Amino acid sequence: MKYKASSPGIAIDKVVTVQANSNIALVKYWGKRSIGEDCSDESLNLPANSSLSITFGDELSTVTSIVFSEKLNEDEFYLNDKKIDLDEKEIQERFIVLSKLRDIAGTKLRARVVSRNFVPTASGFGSSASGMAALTFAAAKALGLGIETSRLSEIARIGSGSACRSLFGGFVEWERGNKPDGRDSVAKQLYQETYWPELRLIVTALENPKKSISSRAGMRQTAKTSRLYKERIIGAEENIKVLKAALREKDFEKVGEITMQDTMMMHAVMLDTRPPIMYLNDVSRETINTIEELNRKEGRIVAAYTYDAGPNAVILTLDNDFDKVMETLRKINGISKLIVPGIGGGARVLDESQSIIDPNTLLPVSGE
Ligand code: 2P0
Repeated sequence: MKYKASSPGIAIDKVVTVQANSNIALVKYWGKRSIGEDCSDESLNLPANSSLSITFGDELSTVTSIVFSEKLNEDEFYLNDKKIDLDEKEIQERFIVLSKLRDIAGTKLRARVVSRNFVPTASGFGSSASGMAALTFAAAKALGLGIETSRLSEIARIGSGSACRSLFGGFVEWERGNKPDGRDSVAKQLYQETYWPELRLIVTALENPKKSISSRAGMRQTAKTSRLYKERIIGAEENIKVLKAALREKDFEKVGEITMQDTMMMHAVMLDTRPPIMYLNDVSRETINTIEELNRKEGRIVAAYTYDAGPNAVILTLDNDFDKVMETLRKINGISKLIVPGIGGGARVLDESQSIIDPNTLLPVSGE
């Protein structure tokens, strides 16, 4: 079937390229609302609690080019030079984003989407966050939709919860909201990326970071089976309040304390899931012990760790202690690389020279 454009704002056969960065949550999202009072449809992907994150610099990001064309009979998606099957269930659930945006634009035009991840895929660092933020932002631009970013975050959220935070830079809160249709479950920027220049991030990339279960499947399992989960939801909301106050004061020790407590609380409910979900490995545990020991020796919080759905840590520290913390981390066996990303901005359009779709042939540009 041939599809035709119906809205004048749509850029037909014109490639739009965007970059969106991944993020690390200090207060984590782990669990969705199920149908009931505050959720009318599980596919809206509504979180059980609010979360708060820092957007990484471009070191951990996704670049996506998109083109809508009457020549396409179906959507196509290429990730890191590989064509991805859009019939696969988890991909299909995420690509609903494209259909939602098409509905808003009033078109049935099909799209070719080409993405490149600069995030170690499946290492626990949201390639889905940067990926879905990039797709949502790129598609909205190409469809000529002048939607404000917080509204757009409502759509990115459907593709991936953590993606709604990646539309913004700096320090971002994804408010849980209460409405069953999810209209108030949106992300907003608390502070820009330049807010706290002394704050540094270090990512520990491990030698063998394969993860066991996807976040999406893991969360569903936790909500179904964990008895600690209810407490976690309450605890996360409390942590958000304390963390926001600590960020306002730029109180590093308080930020560190809440960050470490929150990640451990999330991993505790993962362990309390049946069957248990274990993302941390021996190197992760050694890293935790090493940081705890460093903080104990110094008599203050010099560094704080946080872990997502994988064994790699993100370490927070301040400029003055950065060298000391790096030196300590270098001594840990099993960490293959320390990445030092900046704190970055939100999703943005790149110029034509960065396109990964050839503007003449409309075919993917190989990364080779
Ligand atoms: C977070 N994570 O707050 C938490 C911490 C992983 C651990 O958001 O099902 O890919 O697509 O909404 O956003 C990763 O899960 O899950 C995540 P879906 P998502 O960053």
